[in-house]
Amino acid sequence: KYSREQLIETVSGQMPEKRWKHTLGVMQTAVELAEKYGADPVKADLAAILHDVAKYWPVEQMKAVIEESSESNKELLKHDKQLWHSEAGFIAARKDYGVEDAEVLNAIRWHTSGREEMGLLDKVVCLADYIEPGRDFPDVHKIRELAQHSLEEALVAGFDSTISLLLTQRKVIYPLTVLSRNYLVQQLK
Ligand code: DGI
Ligand code: FE
Ligand code: FE
Ligand code: FE
Repeated sequence: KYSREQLIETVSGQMPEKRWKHTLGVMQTAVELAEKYGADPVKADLAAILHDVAKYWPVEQMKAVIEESSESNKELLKHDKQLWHSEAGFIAARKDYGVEDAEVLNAIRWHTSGREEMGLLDKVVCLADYIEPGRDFPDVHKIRELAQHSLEEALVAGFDSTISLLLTQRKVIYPLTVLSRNYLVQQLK
């Protein structure tokens, strides 16, 4: 079993400096959001440390880990490779890092696409990933403001910005990304 310090050392060694800085930002923001919205800050911190652990793995390694796991979503392999690191990270968190907490595992697993009926910790980590201090994209200021009063409003704006960007790039939109956004919009009605 890894201590927090050992985890940080191992995870930071699997990514370039810049990505580790992003992870530190997600850790800070996820803890703040957890405290604000009543999630467990210790779980938020752990999920944030691990959320992008697989981001810089070779594509073949992500693919192999997803193919070999009995409970992974193989459908993902038909979609953009950008979507694979959260599933591979989820599997690694459990198998390699001994994370057993279902909320933490879910927050890692769903941090890119979201899912329908996102849990509180899923929302906290997904939103922290959008608005950590190092992030800079056109809508980030608006999303940071929304995050001050509503997790859900901010997340809708986050998914909207992702979907808009994907549309301008003529990328295939993963259906779950749309379902997550629609579910939140309906939740807010
Ligand atoms: O890993 P991060 O960069 O911190 O952020 P992330 O896990 O949210 O991943 C963002 C990437 O995932 C970005 O390149 C866009 C891509 N992405 C997210 N949703 C979709 C998607 N790509 C496609 N093709 N379809 C999606 O629905
Ligand atoms: Fe990610
Ligand atoms: Fe991230
Ligand atoms: Fe408001």
